Amino acid sequence: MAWLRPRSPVSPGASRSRRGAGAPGLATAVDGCASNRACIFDDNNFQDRIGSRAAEGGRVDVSSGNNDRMDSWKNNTGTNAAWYYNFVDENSDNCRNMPKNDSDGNVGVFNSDELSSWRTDRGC
Ligand SMILES: [Ca+2]
Ligand SMILES: [Ca+2]
Repeated sequence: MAWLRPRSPVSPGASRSRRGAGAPGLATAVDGCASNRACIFDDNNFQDRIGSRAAEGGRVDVSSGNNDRMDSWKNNTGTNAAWYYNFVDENSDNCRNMPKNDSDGNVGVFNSDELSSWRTDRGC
């Protein structure tokens, strides 16, 4: 090479912030769940996200560190989703629906800290 052209850096933050400031009624930005994702959270009210998936994904296990931790969920996709109490044998496991474009900020005492696997391609 006779010469090397310096690489131009990618301009930072080109499209980082999409949500305009001061939009009353849109209080979902802080949970980090994108508009085309289904998300699960360790705590109530969409705090401490432990999973984020696109629609049309089959059942997968969460990591051992995220097992039995989910307390709230949000399905921003246009596809129904579901979560299971256990890792295996989905036909006999407890299954809970996460309907499309829906959310639950507090899954309730009996479902709290139970999720072990989930899917984003259909409901129960
Ligand atoms: Ca939890
Ligand atoms: Ca479980």
